[in-house]
Amino acid sequence: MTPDLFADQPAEPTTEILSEGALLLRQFATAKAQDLLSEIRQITAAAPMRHMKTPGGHTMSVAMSCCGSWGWVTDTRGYRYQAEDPCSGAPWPAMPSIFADLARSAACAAGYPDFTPNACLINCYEPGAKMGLHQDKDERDLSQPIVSVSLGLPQVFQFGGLTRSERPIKIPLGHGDVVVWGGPSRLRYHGVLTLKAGAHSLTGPRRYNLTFRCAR
Ligand code: MD6
Ligand code: FE
Repeated sequence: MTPDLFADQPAEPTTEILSEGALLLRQFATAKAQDLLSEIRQITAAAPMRHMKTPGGHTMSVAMSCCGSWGWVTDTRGYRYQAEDPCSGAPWPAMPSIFADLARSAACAAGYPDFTPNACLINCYEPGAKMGLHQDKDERDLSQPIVSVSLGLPQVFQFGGLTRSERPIKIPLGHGDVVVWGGPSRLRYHGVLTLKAGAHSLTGPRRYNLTFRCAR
């Protein structure tokens, strides 16, 4: 009898198909997690986490920063990618090579060998934070997938259809899990439910999510 048989998460990487073009690579990033987190600390020292405003005037519960050539921003003027951090006016921090390498290898493992990320959105959820159902459609080239990396506390991902009305399925995402998302699934609605309180040995009371995109 091995304890792994009873663990909540598999100890080894496994792949699940969520829908055509969308794959869940469980534990794909676990071995790199400490290095990814130390890069997040360096990036957010230069481009601090902030709670952005939606065009409707609501303050987002998730805190965000970015790295790469393009960063995703929202304010009362709308959603967009821009090359400068609006807090400082400076270019976003460069995308670390371990970020780009991980994103490319996950995309490749999911059947997208040509993925070239030039934007990485860094989300930080604390207990009570969530992200409502949305489509990722601010990118110019929708033939490129998105690669999403979860670190720290688990959070339930909602994965819906191409219309908001389709009832989403719920998938718990744990530390090191990667979702790759493209092709006919690229515009599926998705979000995360409210983060529950907890403590993770590497991130404490929070979850980080990195989403890699080819923005423009
Ligand atoms: C999150 N993720 O997991 C939010 N978008 O915190 C996303 O919004 C997302 O995980 C596109 C593709 C994968 C994602
Ligand atoms: Fe998204």
